[in-house]
Amino acid sequence: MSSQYVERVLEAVKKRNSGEPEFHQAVSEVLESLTPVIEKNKEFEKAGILERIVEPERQIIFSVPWVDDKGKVHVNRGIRVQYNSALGPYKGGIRFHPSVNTSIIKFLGFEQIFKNSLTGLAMGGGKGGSDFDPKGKSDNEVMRFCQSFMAELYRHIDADTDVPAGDIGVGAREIGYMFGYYKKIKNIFHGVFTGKGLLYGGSLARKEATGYGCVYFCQEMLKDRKTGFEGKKVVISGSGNVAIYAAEKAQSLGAKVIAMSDSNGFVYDAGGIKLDIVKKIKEVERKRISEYAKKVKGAQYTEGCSGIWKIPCDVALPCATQNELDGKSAQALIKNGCIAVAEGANMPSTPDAVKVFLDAQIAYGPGKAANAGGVSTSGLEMSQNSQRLSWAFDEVDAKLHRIMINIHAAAKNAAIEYKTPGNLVNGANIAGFVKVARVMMAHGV
Ligand code: NDP
Ligand code: 2IT
Repeated sequence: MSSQYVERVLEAVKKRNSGEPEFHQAVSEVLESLTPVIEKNKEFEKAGILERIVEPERQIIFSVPWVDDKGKVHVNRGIRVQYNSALGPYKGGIRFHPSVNTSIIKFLGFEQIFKNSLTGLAMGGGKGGSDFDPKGKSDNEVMRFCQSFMAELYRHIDADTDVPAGDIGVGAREIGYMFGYYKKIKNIFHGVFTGKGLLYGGSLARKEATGYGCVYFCQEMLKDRKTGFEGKKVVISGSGNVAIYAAEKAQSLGAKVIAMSDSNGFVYDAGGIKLDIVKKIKEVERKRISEYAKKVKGAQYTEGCSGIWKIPCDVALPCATQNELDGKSAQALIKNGCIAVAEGANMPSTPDAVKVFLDAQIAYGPGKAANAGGVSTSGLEMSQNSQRLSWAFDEVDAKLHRIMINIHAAAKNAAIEYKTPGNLVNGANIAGFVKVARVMMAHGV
């Protein structure tokens, strides 16, 4: 099915945002899924919903000068895209990675609108970041960078306006420095960030939430196929926040995680990854995953990232970064008997890979649904901050689990309603969009 309206908007997006391939990729996927919704609900075209939803409400780009430990001056670029506020304050992470540019932040911000809608909580969509590379920097350098970043960003965020969190390269340390500086210069202590430390307003289970949520989502897909994680071989890319806690939950459900990676290469451990060792290498020492093979007898390290998808497995959880899994890797997974892919990362599968998964009719959970556990628990952190209360780990985890079950059901049911049963790409895009579109209609132009 094609819609002239969808095609017209897509063309305009490409023209207006030239040279932004990741952004085009994300918009194309969503708009293509929405074609039957647009055909059925002509009022959306009349209200210009698509033209409005693809254009960020506000984009802030600023310079971030900072001084390294040797006294040398550096300048990075800071970005915050406040994408859509129909459902609540802008909400989404901040990424520090040398690859960050407007294309990447806009693709992430755009995805966030639909992801946050799927959570059922009151959050709009936004994203931010910088091309700063925290790797190899001292704590003091990271602190000075974060303070300079906040010296501009503080004007644009607030607990009821825009609430950032972590993403690649931004964890508890960076959030602590940014929150601390915000508090200092604004003289206000409230929930302007999520993913905060537990001693100053952070939520229990937020650190675990994206990885746990991804596994909860995958569990629902497996249930529909009358199976579960018990005894399954699982391959997980990445070894950061999302990957580590996806591995932890998969293991606790009886799966064997046999491989993990970072941007240099991957480790294979047929006996099952020892997560305490990965945590020590990555969370404490901030070293490379190759160290794992030096510490664990029998484990093998291989340079390069894409080889991880050639390891035979039952379940694959891409938890590193965008476009890390291409068509060829997807074919290798299917050939080796993989029955489920749930995306902990944002847009890790290329369009070719997505097509391979959908054609093979395996269980495929796209990032905006499968990794929504992180932002859901951020929403729960905001609730706790507003109440000035903190809930027990099990209480937050139970709420997270319920939200992931609901997201899976919403995506599954929308896919059935729009006559592509089993296609959770269409289902998640449609279920996420319809709510935002209806609210935008209610709010007027
Ligand atoms: P971390 O910084 O904690 O970890 C990122 C991991 O991915 C590291 O192992 C890193 O390796 C690897 N990686 C990063 N960039 C690349 C690259 N270009 N090629 C190969 N590997 C790479 O980030 P998170 O775990 O928080 O984020 C991982 C993914 O999950 C991202 O796509 C993020 O957007 C998404 N996500 C995160 C959420 C959260 O709550 N944190 C919520 C929802 C989604 P190295 O150490 O070598 O850089
Ligand atoms: O991509 C994401 O959903 C995140 N990085 C988490 C966002 C958040 O606000 O918790």
